[in-house]
Order: sequence, then structure tokens, then C-alpha cells
Amino acid sequence: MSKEIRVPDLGGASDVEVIEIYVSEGDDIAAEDSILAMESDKASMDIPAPEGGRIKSIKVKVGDKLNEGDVIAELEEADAGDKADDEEDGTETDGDESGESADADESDRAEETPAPSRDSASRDSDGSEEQQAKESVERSADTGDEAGSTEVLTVPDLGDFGEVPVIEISVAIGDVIKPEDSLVVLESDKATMDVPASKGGKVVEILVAVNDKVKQGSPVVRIEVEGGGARSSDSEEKGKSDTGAAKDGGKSAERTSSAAAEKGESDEADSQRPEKAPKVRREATDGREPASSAVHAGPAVRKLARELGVKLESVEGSGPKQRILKEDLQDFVKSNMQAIGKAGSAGGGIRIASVPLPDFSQFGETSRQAMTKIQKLTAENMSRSWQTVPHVTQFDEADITELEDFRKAQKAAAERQNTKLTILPFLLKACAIALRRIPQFNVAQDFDRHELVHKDYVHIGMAVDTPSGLLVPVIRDVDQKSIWDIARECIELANKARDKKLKSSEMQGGCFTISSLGAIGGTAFTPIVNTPEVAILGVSRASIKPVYVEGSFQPRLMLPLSLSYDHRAVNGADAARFTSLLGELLGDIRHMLL
Ligand code: CAO
Repeated sequence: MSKEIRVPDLGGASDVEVIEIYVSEGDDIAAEDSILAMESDKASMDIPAPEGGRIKSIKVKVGDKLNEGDVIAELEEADAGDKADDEEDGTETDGDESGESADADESDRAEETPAPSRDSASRDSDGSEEQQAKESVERSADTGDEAGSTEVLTVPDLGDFGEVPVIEISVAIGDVIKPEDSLVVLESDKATMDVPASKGGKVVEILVAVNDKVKQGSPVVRIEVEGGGARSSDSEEKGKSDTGAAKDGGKSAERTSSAAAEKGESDEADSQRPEKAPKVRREATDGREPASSAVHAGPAVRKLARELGVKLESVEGSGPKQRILKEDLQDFVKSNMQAIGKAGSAGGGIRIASVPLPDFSQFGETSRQAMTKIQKLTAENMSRSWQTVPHVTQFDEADITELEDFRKAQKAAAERQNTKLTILPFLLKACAIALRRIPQFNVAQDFDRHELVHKDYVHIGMAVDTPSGLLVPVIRDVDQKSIWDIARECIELANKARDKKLKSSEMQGGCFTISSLGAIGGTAFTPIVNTPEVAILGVSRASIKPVYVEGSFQPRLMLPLSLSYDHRAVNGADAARFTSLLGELLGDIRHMLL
């Protein structure tokens, strides 16, 4: 046995367009599931299924204009048992009656309004909304007596809906509005409605708050009617007559408002309306967020957007009249998530948390200087690495007593070669050998593809301190170069860095970085991994220390090493092996030949 689903009471609205159909033939639906969305100029509403079942046929299509009682779809009842019960109850009758039954459901649902907010709760009790309306009108009357120019605009007939929560206030005190401008947006679980202004003027008081529940006759705003034509008694009468007219004649918000607009046009006179009324939604004029009522979307989509925390103004609608469909919302969320994912994996999107700054001038004189490009980039890179890499630092010491003797012995040879030999080229060479022997340090991690990228080359960056900030030129194929070649390249690249002559290609392709503070001082530090590399060696100042060798303490030149590594790629044992190997290679440079 099938049942017809019909358009319920539309509050008097007629020829309301079907803008989206949510179900297909054969779909199993539950009671209350939205079947389709309809939209007039001022309201969009979802038509819910009065009961569960299977959609046998759909009788309408997008673009159709429907009226109360029109058949929307045929529903095959889900359960014969239920049907029998229904028949016993006498509820299974012809289409018209099922329409009534749908209406009855509607009114039941209308009573199932959410718990009022604290604000509205106090107003709701004991019918105090009416009381409030009355007070407002009285206030208006008071003002009217003095100024003879204010009026309270109220909620028109809302059709089947009882009390409906306010979800947005579309105007602000001081706004000049014209008839038909939206004052507030109401949203029940089935419909979103703009409450239009029945006449124009300047908003002097807003009489509702978001989450307040309102119904027909509830006061919304008080306006100052330009030209001062409206007297208090008029306004009271008009308030009543607006409501009354809606009751007697047109039952819809649309009709009420258009009737009011007509009235406004006829008796309030065009002269009272500003010649060119400013836009009420002023996204461009005062920086306030545009009201989401400015976008076309049905209640189901609005609800979903709220649940997902999506601002509908950001979503492009692909439906008729740029209406936002559920798919548009899904696409929006999907593309945003993908963008975030890409930004994360590409290293972008890292936000440098800004700490709220006090007014330093209260403590003394200050001046400001713009950050250099290098400083900004360094800040971003350091933040990204600090936030994304699980760092561990392994500390060790290398006995470079013999190395230092050898290095000093090469001073004349260095001068002949027109270069200088510091500890750094030896460190670079030792690290290149260590990277070859312990290859887990020479990788990158691709978390998108869950793969390790093994590099079969050894390019090492060296941190250079320059007046504009830190730069890291990269020496290529360190494992294949002689100590003299490396020494020359170190000087050349360091000079280029300080003279701002480094090409970007000379700062790319690094597998590992050395940060040497040895010429400056310090005993140890924790360098930050230059991601996507997985390790960095910090070098501090070498000093003579008593070292217990073969039964006695001997003065040895010890070089402090601080190896920071990404613990996802490298484990602690490998890190200890790496620094031990460096100690071995630097302790006796003949090992570098093996
Ligand atoms: N222990 C003792 N002496 C050291 C030393 C160490 N660890 N490292 C260098 N020295 C000595 C050098 O041997 C040299 O002495 P001599 O003139 O007697 O030979 C002197 O200090 C000056 O060295 P240098 O700084 O000119 O040359 P370098 O090769 O050691 O370093 C460079 C070159 C570019 C790395 C360095 O100048 C630099 O800019 N370091 C700063 C790096 C930095 O800022 N890192 C921090 C980054 S944030 O993590």
C-alpha cells in the first residue's frame, strides 16, 4: 500500500519553487528525513517525510512551483504491521487525509522546539514575549509622544511554525532600512526565513537577540520613520493590523510583507524613504561579517555547515540562483582539507605563534626595524622544524689533538695555496664518510607516500652567520673531494653568503648540515634539524681537557659535538655510532683513508 506525500501548509505562500530534491526513487527514508527543498524570495524550507518508507515515485522536479496539498511523492510503507496499526487507528486514509496527517505531524514538530537559551527562557516564561511586545509598543508610544516618529516592526505570520529561533540579526542600530530588507533570520529544523521590514526607516533599537525564540507578533526592531509621520497610536494600530491582516488575509510572511510594502508605498509616501537606501548587509562598508542569510541554502545544508564549522559565505553554490547544495559543502570541506594536507607536507601553512606584546614604551625607549627576508625565512623554517620534528641531541667529544697538530703544520702549505685550513673541512670530510657508512642519516621521509628517500650523494650544508641572518650554502659531493678542495669551497661559499651573492641553487640539495660555533665559544648546544634533512651536527669550541689515557691523565684537545636528529628516521644507537665514528675519524685522520 502506498501513500502520497503532499506539500504541507506553506503559511499562505503560493507557487513556491522546488530547488533541490534530496531523494531518489527506491530510496529508503525515515520519518523526518528531508525530501526536497523549496525556496521563495524570503524563505527556504525543507519538506520532511511524514513517516518512514520507500520512495515509490517522485511526482515533482526541480523548478516546479508548488502549493499546499500538491503531491510530491508516493511512499511505500515500510512495515505492514505498522500499516495495520495505522488502519486500526484510522490514520491510513486517502491522500487528502494523509496530507492532514502530515500537517498534524508538522504542528507536533513545531512544538518540539529546542530548549530556550537563558536569555530567551526568561522572556518565554508566562507568555512574557507578548508582554515584551506590549512593552515595546508602549515604549514606542512613549517615544512617539515625544518624537512622534518611531515604530515597532514585528514578526509576521509564520504559517505552521510556532516559536522559531533567531539565528542572525541582519541589521544594526543606526542602519537605514527600506521595506523588504531582511531584519533577522529565523531558522527552524525545517525552514530558514528572512523576516522582512514592513516599512523603511532608521533602526533605533533591536528588540531580539540571537537564539531568542519568536513567533507572529514578536517585536523585532524599533525604527525611526523618516519624516515623523507615524504617531504612537498609529504604530500600535499598525502593529496590530499587520498581524491581523496576515491572519485574515494572506497567511504568509511573503504576503504580509508585500502587503506591508504596498502599504508603505501608499501611505508612508516615497518621500519618507531615503532616496537611495544604503545596503543593509554591509560586508563592504564596515568590515562586519556578512550575514549568512545573504547566501542561498536550505536548512539541512545550513545545519550541516554549522556542524562542520563552515561559513556558508565562503562556499560557492552550484544550484539554481547560486544555491549552496550539500555537494558544494562537501567539495568545499574536501578541497580545504586537501589544501591543508598539501601545505603541511610541503612545509607551508606553519603558523608562527605570535605572542601578545606589551606596550614596551612604558618601560623605556624603543625603535622598530623590519625583519629581513632571510630572518623571516629562517623563522618559518625553524618553526616548521621545531613543530614537526621529534628532536633528540646526542653529545660527544672528539680528541683532535693530533688533527690540530697536523692542521697547524699545514699552515704554510695553505698560504701557498692561497687558502686557510680550519677544523671545518676535516669535520665535513668526516661527516661525509659517516653518512656513507651509516646511511640512515642520509634519507628524507615522505610521509604522504610512507616511503624513505635514500640519497646516493653526499651534499653537506654549513651554517654561515651573516649580518642579514643565517644562511646555509651547500657543498656538493663532499665525500669525493679533497680536504684542500673542501677548504677552498668553504671560504668561497662563506664569503658569497656574507656578500649576499649566493645563488639559490647553492643553498639546495643538502643531505646534512654542520653548524660550527667553535670560533665563537660554548661547550654544547642543541641545533635544530634543517628539515627535510634528518640530522645536524653542532660543533662547539675545542678545549684542552685532562683525559685518562693508558693509566694517566693527559692534556688532550677535545672538540664538543652535538648531533641533533629526527628520531623518526634515526634511533639513539645510530646517533651514538655516528658521533663515535666522527671521534674515530677526527682522532686519527688516517682512518679517513680506509
Ligand atoms: N674550536 C676551536 N677553534 C675553532 C673551532 C673550534 N671548534 N672552530 C673554528 N676554530 C678556529 C679556527 O680554526 C680559526 O682559528 P685559526 O685562525 O687559528 O685557524 C678561528 O676559529 C676562526 O674560524 P672561522 O670561523 O673563520 O672559520 P671556520 O671554518 O671555523 O668557520 C664558518 C667558518 C663560516 C662556519 C663560520 O665563520 C661561521 O659563520 N660560523 C657560525 C655558524 C653559525 O652561526 N651557526 C649557528 C647556526 S644556528 O644553529
